[in-house]
Amino acid sequence: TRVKRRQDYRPPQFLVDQVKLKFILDPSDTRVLTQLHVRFNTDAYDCCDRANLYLDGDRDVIQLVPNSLKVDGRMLEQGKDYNFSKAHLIVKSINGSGKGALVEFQVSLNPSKNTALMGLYLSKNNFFTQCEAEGFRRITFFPDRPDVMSIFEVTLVASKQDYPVLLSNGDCVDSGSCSDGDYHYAVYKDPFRKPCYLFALVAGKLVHLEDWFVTMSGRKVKLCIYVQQGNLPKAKFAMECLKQAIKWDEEQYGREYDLDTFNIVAVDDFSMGAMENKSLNIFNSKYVLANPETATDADFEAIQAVVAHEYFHNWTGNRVTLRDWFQLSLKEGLTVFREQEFSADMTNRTVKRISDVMRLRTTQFPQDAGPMAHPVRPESYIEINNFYTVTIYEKGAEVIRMLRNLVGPEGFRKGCDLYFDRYDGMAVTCDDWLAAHQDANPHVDLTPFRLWYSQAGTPQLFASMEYDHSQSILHLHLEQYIPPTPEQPIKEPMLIPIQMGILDRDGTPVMVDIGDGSVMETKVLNMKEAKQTFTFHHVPPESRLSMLRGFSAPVRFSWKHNQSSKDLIFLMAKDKDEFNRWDAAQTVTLRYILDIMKQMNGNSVKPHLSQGMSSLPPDHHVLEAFKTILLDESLEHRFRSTMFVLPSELFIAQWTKPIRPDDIHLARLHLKRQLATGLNSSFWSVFQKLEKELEGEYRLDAESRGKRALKNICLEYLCCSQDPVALSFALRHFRNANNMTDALACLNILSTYGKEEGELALAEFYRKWEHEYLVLDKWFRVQALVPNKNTLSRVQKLLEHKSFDIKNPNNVYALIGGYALQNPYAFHLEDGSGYKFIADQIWKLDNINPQVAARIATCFTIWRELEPNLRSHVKEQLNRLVSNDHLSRDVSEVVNKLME
Ligand code: B3K
Ligand code: ZN
Repeated sequence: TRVKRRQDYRPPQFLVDQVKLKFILDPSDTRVLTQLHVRFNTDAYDCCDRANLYLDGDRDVIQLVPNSLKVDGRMLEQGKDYNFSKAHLIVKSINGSGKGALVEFQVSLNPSKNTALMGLYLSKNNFFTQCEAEGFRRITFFPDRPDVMSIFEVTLVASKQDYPVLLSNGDCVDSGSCSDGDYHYAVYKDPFRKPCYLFALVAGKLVHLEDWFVTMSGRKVKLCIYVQQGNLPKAKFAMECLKQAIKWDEEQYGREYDLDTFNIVAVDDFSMGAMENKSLNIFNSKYVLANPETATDADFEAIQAVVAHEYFHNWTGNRVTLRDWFQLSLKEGLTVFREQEFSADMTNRTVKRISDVMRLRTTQFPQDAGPMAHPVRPESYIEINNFYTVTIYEKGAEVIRMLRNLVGPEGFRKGCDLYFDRYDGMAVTCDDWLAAHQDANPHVDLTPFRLWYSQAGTPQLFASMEYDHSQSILHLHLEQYIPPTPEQPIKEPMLIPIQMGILDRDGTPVMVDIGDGSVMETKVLNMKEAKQTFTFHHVPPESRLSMLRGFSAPVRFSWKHNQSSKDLIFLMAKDKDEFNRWDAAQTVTLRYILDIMKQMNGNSVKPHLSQGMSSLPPDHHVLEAFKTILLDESLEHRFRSTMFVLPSELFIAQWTKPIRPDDIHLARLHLKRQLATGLNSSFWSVFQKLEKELEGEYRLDAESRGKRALKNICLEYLCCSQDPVALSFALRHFRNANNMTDALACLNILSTYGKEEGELALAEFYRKWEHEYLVLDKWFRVQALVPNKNTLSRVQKLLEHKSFDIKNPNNVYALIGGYALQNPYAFHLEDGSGYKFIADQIWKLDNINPQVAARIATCFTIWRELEPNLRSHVKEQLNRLVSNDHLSRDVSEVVNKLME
């Protein structure tokens, strides 16, 4: 079977202490001279006379050069001394005493054919590598698993003219011209042992930005960011972020950088965000390059987050690495959490939390509720690349957050210190991580917490309360339910930390007293049982509870008997926890949308809804509540703008059954228009005021970013009813914009709500940015996101556009991904043509880049919940896909799981 299981883990039979690689780089025939110092793993296995050495190698991409394989200098003969299996080179009879042997061979590869962007590949004629998770086996034969850690020495040889820059991990210890004067070489040594997935090389025509950082122990580290000619000024912001991140990790975790150089290289063709290769991070250029003309405020924030994330991996991932890929969240969940806290410190804590929770609820909750659900530490996989999921990353980060809250910030720091101290240079597991925290915090029992690693599915919490007037006692009854997920039909109750507070009828905090001796404004209830009652003392009548503050656990919380909108409006206005003010607003609007949908079904109102629906009551109190927020100058702009982002269609879908994407879209739009009409003059006045304040030179500070966000969301509301005056105003605003944030916001608005205005703006935008690859990506995405039943034909046309390259993952994610993953109204077409189109694209992409194809295929995650007509159309396409015998492991795993 092709399924890999966590419980089948065995330590490696052979270790590789040292690797020497010499690359003679050539676009179509690169040679990799490989020397491995291997040693039988006597720590894990009994000594034996002779054992076979299995080296992973993807033989579709790498060829062993004939007569090049030697052991301890002796030439080996195929058949007799070595052999191949489908995915291995098997070297027979290596000494099993632990004495060690030198295995040498040469491999040839063709990077120009490597469209999968795994292993060694070309982008704009430069060489790059991507090895995580299992790309090193596409470069040479090697035990490609993270628990084999080696010292690497790498020599690069290449044409001086075509590849003036030669980079690999660690320090450059030698370089110069080759005897053939057209070639030059560079030798790199990385003093730290590392798994091969952290290996990297870069060669090509690049320029770099240079800076310095003096670490806490006084070492001077050279920081370089490599980009293509002409892009240097756009790397400045990333450099600032890098310095902030290094400093933050010293201050918050006491972790120092450990080499003399830290390099970041930007590349346009990259399957994901970035990669933390030791001292040579390789980045998707969209997470490096930015200036105010070409990048939005959101882009700047994403750059800050990704630069920090990859830097933080130096300790959480590289110095302490993974025993096996089932432990992936050990580095990813933890590093996401570290990045979240860093970004919170650098920007606005509440807003950062809100946007992380939005992402979790919009993308991870559906994953956890469907056929792709898996625990934070999966039990099995077919293709590990499919497991770089929002569950591993985002839910994994929530698990770390709960752990920190459980042991407290100091306890957490102690646990981390112990973890780094104990496991530095080792390949470890999630259990080791928990053991470090348990040992550092003996007073807390972490045993029940472990379930968060093994049990999949989003817990649902149901609450109800009873109030005893005579004694001023309030009983809070909680029930948890964890729905079944693949391979886990029955669940155990989990430890759910519920941070909460009580507000009296005026909104003044009530001291929370559950009779445990500690009385505080905010308290954490650690729920452990399936059903549990908490009793609060000295609670004044008509008090209200503010539950799950700061989203203290990744669960779906609801009251058994819905809170009244009065309660929610109260919390929206008065809660001391800003996150919960936002969440109350989300619940109010969510409820409203669900109500509208109920009426729609009742009246069988379908399209053209906004006219037909005007009979629905606009709740005066809700409007007032939103108006108060909009006009409340004591609140930060950014927070106010976030309050006006309605729950996403994907989030709303989770509360409906069966899912009718059109109804969701139309009901949401209806509410948006209600708000727009009700608050029209306030939106105008706030917009105009902010426009004035932002006049003059563009500024990137948090305050200005917040103002832009609020201004642009006002404009969106003003335009959402397609008022021609507002639209022509938006067009003018678009033309006058001196920064990408405003320009893109207007472009979005115009193409969504405008007609000719949208077409005009799109054409002008293209003309202006025709030569900016990253900006064109936005142009593709905007068009893919237009919520219109004609978007499919537009997307189909754009596939043929001269600026679109299906081999480029950013282009694919923008256009095809934007359409399939982020535009439900346009994707779910009654006749199933959206699904057919996407299935065709998956088929086509699978031959180019299976990882990207598999990611697009996740757009069908919720298919079983869809209303019957749509469901049958998806099924037809899934059947068509599985009937293809040549599907990659990546896509076939996803499609087969969807069909189960
Ligand atoms: N560790 C890489 C992800 C690699 C994905 C391989 N399919 C980026 C990151 O999480 O930092
Ligand atoms: Zn990561």
